Amino acid sequence: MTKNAEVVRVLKEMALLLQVQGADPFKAQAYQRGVRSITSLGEDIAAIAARDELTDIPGIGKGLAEVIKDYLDDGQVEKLNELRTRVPIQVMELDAIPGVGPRTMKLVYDKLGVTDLESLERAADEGLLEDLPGLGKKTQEQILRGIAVAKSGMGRTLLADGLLDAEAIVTKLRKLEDVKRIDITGSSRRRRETIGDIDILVDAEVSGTIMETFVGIEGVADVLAHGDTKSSIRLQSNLQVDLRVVTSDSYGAGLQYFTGSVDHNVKLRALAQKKNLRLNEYGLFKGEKKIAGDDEEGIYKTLGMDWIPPELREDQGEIEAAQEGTLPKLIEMKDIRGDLHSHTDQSDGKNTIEEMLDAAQKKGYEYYCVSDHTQSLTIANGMDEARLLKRIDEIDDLNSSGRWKMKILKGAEVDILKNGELDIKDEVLAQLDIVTVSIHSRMKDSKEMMTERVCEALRNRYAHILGHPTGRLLLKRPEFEIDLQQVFEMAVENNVIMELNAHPQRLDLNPGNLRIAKRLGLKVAINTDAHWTDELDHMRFGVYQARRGWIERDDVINTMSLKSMLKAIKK
Ligand code: DGT
Ligand code: CA
Ligand code: CA
Ligand code: ZN
Repeated sequence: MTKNAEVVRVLKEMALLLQVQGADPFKAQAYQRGVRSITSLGEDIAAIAARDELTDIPGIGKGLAEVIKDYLDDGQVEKLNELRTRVPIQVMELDAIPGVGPRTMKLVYDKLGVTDLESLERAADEGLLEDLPGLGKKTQEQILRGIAVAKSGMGRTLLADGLLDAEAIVTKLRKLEDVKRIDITGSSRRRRETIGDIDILVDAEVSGTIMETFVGIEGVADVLAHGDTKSSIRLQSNLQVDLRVVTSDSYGAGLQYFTGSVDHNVKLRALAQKKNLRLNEYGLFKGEKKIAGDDEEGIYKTLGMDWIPPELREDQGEIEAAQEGTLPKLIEMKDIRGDLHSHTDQSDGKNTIEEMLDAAQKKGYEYYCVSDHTQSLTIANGMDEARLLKRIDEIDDLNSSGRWKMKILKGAEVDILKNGELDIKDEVLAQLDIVTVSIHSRMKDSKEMMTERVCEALRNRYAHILGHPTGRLLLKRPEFEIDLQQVFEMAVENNVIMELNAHPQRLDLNPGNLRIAKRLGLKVAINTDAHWTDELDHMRFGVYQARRGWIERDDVINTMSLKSMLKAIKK
């Protein structure tokens, strides 16, 4: 139960407040240095403070040590409170908006009296930002999109981050004798991209030990509630976890109810009413008699439909399909036979090609494509033609070495230039097995420009896959503006595969776009885009996202045998 995250928040707010005040820049920099050093601290800062060794931490001087001690003492910092009264700006709230920093905060406060997200949004809506020095119409639009990102992400956590915590808790509780069944419910079970909190459901007759274990679990920052049927904790990551205990006869009903979504549940309950039944978290009732409730399948079956996979429960037509018996047979992890997008230390990856191949082999893949960045992405040390040709030879050698059973495919993640051209010559592209084309620059260009640029790239006869098609980073950066319908049509015409990038921060395409792509007959490649060995584990998040997009095995090229896959991408 470390205090590090809380201290980081305090120092960060102080740095921002100093900056918007226009204080001596060195002062703010000292706080920022403190933020960096405590973020990477391997020990609880409270323990270091107790030993009176705060100033031994690199980057922490006397001044900062005082502030930290003040905070650890009583959760209040006198200096921070002083700063807050001097500048009434909600700096942390505004800082969460992509594209807004202290300079913008100061400007809009001085000129327009903007103090928080709401007043900034109002000012931008009214067009008041475009006349401010150094802002302009384009920045105003970017800020509005940034506000949308901040709002949708407020208090939310990436699925991958939350799910790992949830799974650790479930693993621990499952070992308890009193636990008969246990499941993750809520948005984590539906595999939403981001989650508001974690919900867990347990089937047990007695709950005392279970609740004791739960509130005492490692990583708890706060116990918010500790009862017989429900307890809540807040983890150090700030994520809340709710645990509910129910008895066996209503476990299925509870699982169904707490999995949601609310929209799905509302429609299901209305349907039950039409059949003169009553559905709630305890069961499905006919009059006073419970006719289903101990398992989830029973609830759906009694309501006259097939069981619905949680990923589909968003009231997007799944209930109707379940009634008609036409639910898709969703893709599963075991269907995946390879990964077609990955990096090595040849560009901006952390591991050598051999290390990546060893890790991929452990996944049991039949094929694996190495696809480093190309030359115009200089910050990623992208390859020029000469380096790429060398890489091609190297992979030929690795394949004939016999050290890896899987087929190593020669690839590259080729940059799409401003005019839609690729930054590697056709003669070299022709020697690759798989060419993924991606946008990594000028993401703020107009919709028309972006659409034409991507379409032009897809016309290239060597472009096999369009990488992370919308460029979004969840909780960080909105999709770039692009007419996907037009892009999809161009892809159909040129047989280009759409990537579903499995990185937990990308999950790009989103479910709605996946369904459109599928309807148009496009195929999908679910790729990790791994930059080091651990990131190969991200495949499952891509599969979850595919399932949310109603994707079946045959829609995905990396479920095919090597031969069929290569045939499927052929122009
Ligand atoms: P989150 O936490 O914002 O990521 O989303 P959920 O879906 O996990 O929402 P949460 O934690 O508030 O509630 C968990 C589930 O409980 C939700 O998906 C459906 C069910 N539930 C909660 N409130 C209601 C409600 O008012 N009506 C119905 N029918 N179900 C509800
Ligand atoms: Ca939830
Ligand atoms: Ca909840
Ligand atoms: Zn990329």
